[in-house]
Amino acid sequence: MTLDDVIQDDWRPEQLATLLFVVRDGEILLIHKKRGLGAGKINGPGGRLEPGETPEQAAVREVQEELCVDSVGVNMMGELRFQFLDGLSLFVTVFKASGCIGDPQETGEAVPMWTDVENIPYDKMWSDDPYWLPLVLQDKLFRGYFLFDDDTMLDHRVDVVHEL
Ligand code: 8OG
Repeated sequence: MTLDDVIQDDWRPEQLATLLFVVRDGEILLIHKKRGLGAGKINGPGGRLEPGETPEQAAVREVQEELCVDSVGVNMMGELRFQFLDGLSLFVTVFKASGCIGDPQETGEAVPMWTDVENIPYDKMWSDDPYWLPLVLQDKLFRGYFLFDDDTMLDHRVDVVHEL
């Protein structure tokens, strides 16, 4: 398995998931994730799609479930394709929101963290995030391709694109 396999047209993800970053007044809404894939890491809220949902519906629902706020001004920013050597493959649609209604609350899944966009704690996040999260902040659209062995990123490619 190499990164070329992930980039090929016939690559099919086994799981579909989302991430949504609320960015407002120079701050980004991150979470300390309490359970699921990536537990213990800092991330944006998100999770797997439920049957019949669009990625945007799933992203907004996950933010509501994890932080008890409603996202507003939601735009799709990018697509991430992950292949893990153990066979797991995951397609993640990344969204940005211009705000949210309500104050983010801690839940069983997440602790909210409003974070200065200049001080994103990449050392506590997935190792691919520094390659594409800055593009979300710069309003650039992107496609990312990643090969992981468990927690270790073996290879990566990120393309800035004109449309998704
Ligand atoms: O349902 P669950 O919470 O376990 O879904 C996994 C979440 O983790 C989903 O929102 C997608 C997200 N995620 C990965 N890999 C990576 C990654 O490399 N970087 C970031 N930022 N999020 C990831 O599954």
